[in-house]
Amino acid sequence: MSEYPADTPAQQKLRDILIAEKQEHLYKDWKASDTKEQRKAFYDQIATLDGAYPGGLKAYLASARDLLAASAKGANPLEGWTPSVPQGESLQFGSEAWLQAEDLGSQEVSKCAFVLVAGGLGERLGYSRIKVELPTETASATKYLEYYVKTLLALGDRLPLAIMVSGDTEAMTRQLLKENNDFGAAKGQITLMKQEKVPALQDNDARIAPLSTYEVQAKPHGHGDVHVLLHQSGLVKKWASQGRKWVYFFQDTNALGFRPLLATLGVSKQHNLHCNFLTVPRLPGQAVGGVAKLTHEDGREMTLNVEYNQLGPLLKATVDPRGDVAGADGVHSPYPGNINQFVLACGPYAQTLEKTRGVMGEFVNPKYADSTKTTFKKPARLECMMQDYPKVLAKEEKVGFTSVDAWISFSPCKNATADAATKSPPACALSAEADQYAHCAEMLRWCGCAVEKQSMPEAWGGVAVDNLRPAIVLLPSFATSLKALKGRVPSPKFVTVTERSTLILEGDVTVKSLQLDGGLVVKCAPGASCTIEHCVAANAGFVRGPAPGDAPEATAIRGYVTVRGGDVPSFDFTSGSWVVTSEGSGVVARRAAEEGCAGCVVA
Ligand code: UGB
Repeated sequence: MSEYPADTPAQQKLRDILIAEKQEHLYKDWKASDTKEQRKAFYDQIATLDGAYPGGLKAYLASARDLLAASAKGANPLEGWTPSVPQGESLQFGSEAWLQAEDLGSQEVSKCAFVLVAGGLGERLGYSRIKVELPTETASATKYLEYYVKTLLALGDRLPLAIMVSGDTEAMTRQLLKENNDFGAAKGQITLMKQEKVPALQDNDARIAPLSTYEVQAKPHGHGDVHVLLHQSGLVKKWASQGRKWVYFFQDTNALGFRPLLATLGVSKQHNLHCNFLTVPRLPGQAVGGVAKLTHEDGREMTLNVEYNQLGPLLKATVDPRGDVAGADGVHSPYPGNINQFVLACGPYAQTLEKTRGVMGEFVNPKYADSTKTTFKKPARLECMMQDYPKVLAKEEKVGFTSVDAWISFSPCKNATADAATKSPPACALSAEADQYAHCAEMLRWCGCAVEKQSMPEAWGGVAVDNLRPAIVLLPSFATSLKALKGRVPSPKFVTVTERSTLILEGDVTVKSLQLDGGLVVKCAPGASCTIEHCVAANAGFVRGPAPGDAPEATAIRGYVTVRGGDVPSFDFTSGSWVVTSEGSGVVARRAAEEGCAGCVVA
């Protein structure tokens, strides 16, 4: 038997690659008595790793050796580059410029495709399952993926959605979609693309770390894989050939990310941007990258995200010895905060993918065991980031950003509650939920409705928020733009909502006059419509309380539950036109055509 056994020509080919790449150590514990099945399992994994990476294992290991050598030398990947604040569009929520950008975006959205990166598990969140199944808030319990799909359905007809999943998330994501009939998406509207892991490396020679005799250690390669998968699947090429003009990238737990979408698309169109980052004012030290214009000593220029761990050192080494500090306003970093949501121009993106095969620049971050930098505390792997896309663009390609306030665009659910208590912003389940309500409340205030504000902070699990009440949920089909929202509340001065209230609205609902002190739920499926008129609703509302000890994991990570009071009027119309109004001390629904009749449906 050969020292490096292989049972089939395909296995021999892989073996030859491993030997040529100096990976003999992987065979060290193999015995003559081992079975063909064991060898097959090993080579199957190697084949997957080899097949998934553009250029195969050979290319991966070559890149790893270069990057590990540079890292051991302490090379600075941004050596020679000086940052400055780039040109971009800053949109004030509800301003004339915002409304104009939304109008322009509304004309473009039917030509948009969407990409969700959802290959990561919620390790930082302390949740063992997929994050997209978590509720965006607990009043309506709309799941993240449901919210995203419903947004696409509200924005247009069969807008395509590609979801990047990984070995960790694929099966659960498929199951979630299946159990919920794709949340109403059309057949073929959603495509799943699976990212594979890359080998973990145990030393500077890029020797692959074994996991057991017949398995090697593999780790996620980062969200940058999305470009390779979009290339390999041919999706972007197909979208471009269908006349799609834009591709919007977004991440798994930021439900606010769609509120400024139309305005962001409008900015892309207006400035003819190849790449448009949606950004928020960034706090110094915040764990989001900063979008910067980098100018090299040799004259090269690029506008891109500088990741949060690199921004401080780069600033210190170049323009400000204090590093990552506040700018002129004394509060925010002058560099807009990257939230990993951006729009690419579909045609130019398709052309770039043809040239690059979607490969992003990689980096490695080994944790060295000592100052000799020869051994690692644990195996390291190469990583790549999706927002590094501008690095592969020529100088002439236009890269910009659209900056909007965080309350209307960015509140992800990433941190476990205990960790969140020490962070600002907390970016945990509670803060994401509160921000989800708060931006809807703020939008109604902008329309002119009298919506009370929370008077005292409310804390769960050590995290306190001051915008959890009132809980207002305006689902995407209620309104996707501010103009549409205004049409939904034609007489805002007749709409009042008290602090302790919960209001959930979905679909074709018009709120003409409402005094709410408690809870009200009105949902209209496609084909149904409803007007809320002369409606005074006062009831126990929704109440929050501590999660029981045996609560499922998704509830346990929040630490609280929300319970709807039995007397909360709740209407779920599936067809026809309805009026929801007061009758006696209650709230009833009547068929619009028969207004005044006694026949009514009460929840
Ligand atoms: N993801 C994948 O799909 N595959 C992977 O291999 C890894 C991740 P994280 P990160 O908005 O707060 C990013 O881990 O990488 C998906 C930006 O780099 O939540 O720490 C994953 O499922 C940073 O600049 O974020 O930081 C999730 O949907 C800033 O924008 C998404 O990728 C930061 O996000 C992001 O993964 C932020």
